[in-house]
Amino acid sequence: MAKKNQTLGEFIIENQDSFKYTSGELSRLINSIRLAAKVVNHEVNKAGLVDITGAAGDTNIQGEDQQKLDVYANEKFIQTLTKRNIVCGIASEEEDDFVAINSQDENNQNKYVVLIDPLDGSSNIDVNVSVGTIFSIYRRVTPLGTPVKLEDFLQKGSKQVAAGYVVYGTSTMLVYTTGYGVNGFTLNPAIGTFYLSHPNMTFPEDGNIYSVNEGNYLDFPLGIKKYIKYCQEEEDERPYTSRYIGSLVSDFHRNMIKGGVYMYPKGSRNPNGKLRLLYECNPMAFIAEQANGKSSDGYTRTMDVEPTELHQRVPFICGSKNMVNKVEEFMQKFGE
Ligand code: P6P
Repeated sequence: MAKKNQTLGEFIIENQDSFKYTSGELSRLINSIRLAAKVVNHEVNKAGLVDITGAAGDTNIQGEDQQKLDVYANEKFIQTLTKRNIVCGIASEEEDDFVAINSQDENNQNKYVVLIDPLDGSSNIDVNVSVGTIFSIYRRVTPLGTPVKLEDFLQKGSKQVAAGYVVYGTSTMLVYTTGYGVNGFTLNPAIGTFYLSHPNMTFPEDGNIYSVNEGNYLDFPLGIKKYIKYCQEEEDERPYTSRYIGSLVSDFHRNMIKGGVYMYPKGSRNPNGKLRLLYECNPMAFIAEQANGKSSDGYTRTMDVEPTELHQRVPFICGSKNMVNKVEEFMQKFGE
């Protein structure tokens, strides 16, 4: 049971037994993500000083090598998960191939793999717009103690055991699910502790916010064009408003709280859409469904898509259930 102002650590311990695979490993895994998030948060929050202390790729006044933040975030999450020896493999947007952890150790009984977008929306950092980390957790499907394989990562989203995101915004929040609802924790930076601030988060079934990059309008499938015009029509005085931050985690988080739908359709420049199935769409879809929302490509449930490659892209429509249903109605009526 979620109690407001509980710390993330207390919440994990208290709810560990409700998790059907309870062995403490998943708890330790969420805890290691918590630690990495705090380290990345510290760097993200001082990013604006990079130009003063040294441009990315240069050395700062302390003579340290200044790293691009997404490379930095990637290294911190991989380092933390490796050091704590909790997972057998990691896939990341920043890594061409998956990273096997302790694969030569036949005693390696670690049963989880993590897929991560270490710093989504990182191009927003230079203009001080919020960014996020997205993570997705599966149980491996190959035998324990053997080197992890690609098939351990190419699992349908419906097989996820946990998923979450960190949003580095006006405050830093960690929002995650293990299949028993969605809870949001806000970091108190003064003491470095996450507190339960948003228990049992749910998408309003309806909303009046649509989030899409309308600069690509001419490139959209007809169904999406028709939906956008539907939102803009005066009829019934529909109160829709367009809100698009250019950072998936931030748009998703606002839409989950206020009600809304996020769309990244396919187009000539992105024939399969832009967002990655395994470490962007599936984790956000898991959270959305656990929060009474919905996620699809306009035709197929996101978490039912059979993955074929690590960095595969899919069209992504996600948010308030009735709004996703309306987009699907237009997509299925007017098609491509
Ligand atoms: P565009 C960031 O690069 C990202 O992956 C999402 O966070 C964001 O919603 C989208 O791409 C923005 O893409 O093409 O609209 O700039």
